[in-house]
Amino acid sequence: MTDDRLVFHYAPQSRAFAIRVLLEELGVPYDLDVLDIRGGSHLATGYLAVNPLGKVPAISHRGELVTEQAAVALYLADLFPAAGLAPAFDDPKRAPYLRWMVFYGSSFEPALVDHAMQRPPLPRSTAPYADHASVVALVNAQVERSAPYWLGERFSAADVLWGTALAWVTGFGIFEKTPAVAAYIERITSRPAWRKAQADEAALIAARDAAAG
Ligand SMILES: N[C@@H](CCC(=O)N[C@@H](CS)C(=O)NCC(=O)O)C(=O)O
Repeated sequence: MTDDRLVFHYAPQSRAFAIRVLLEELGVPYDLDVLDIRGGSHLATGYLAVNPLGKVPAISHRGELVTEQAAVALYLADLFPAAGLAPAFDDPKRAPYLRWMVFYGSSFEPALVDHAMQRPPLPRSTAPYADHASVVALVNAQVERSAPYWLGERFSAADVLWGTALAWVTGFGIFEKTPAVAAYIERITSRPAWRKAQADEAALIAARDAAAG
């Protein structure tokens, strides 16, 4: 028999935050498994038996595991179609939706991290993302045409992923907060779901810190 409960493996101040926002946007019930990256509970045998890399976010559902932020977001948005956060299979917007969700983890993050770490650029033919400047230009062009949302008129899981990611990378100073980027971030982070996830995370951090003394 498979377990139908949705378990969200999460740690505060991590990439799991976008999934917390998405679950708020979806408004669905789930069990929260809080891991403490600082304290190392994500590397204890219990969680490693669930996810051998010890990373978050992850979802356990129906006896299977989903890892990778974008895959988790795609899975959840498809699992709850009534919320309308994923373009349907026959919707032309499904194409840019899949493109940008996967581009985030396979190209955008590696490009920004490699650049921030001052790693020597790979030859263009072997780099998974062409080059850093091209990735930055591509994302800025997409933000400019995100009117009001990443895919156009309709809010989707892509906005949760990209709005949260752009807030994070501009906060860390590894992506320029142009007026268009700032306006896009504001559109996404001012939504009730984002605010609720932020307040819940702040409460959790405060409780953790109080318990630590
Ligand atoms: N490729 C993964 C990366 C996940 C990841 O690196 N998560 C960090 C938190 S932001 C983590 O779990 N760090 C704990 C560790 O590596 O010890 C994804 O896209 O979800």
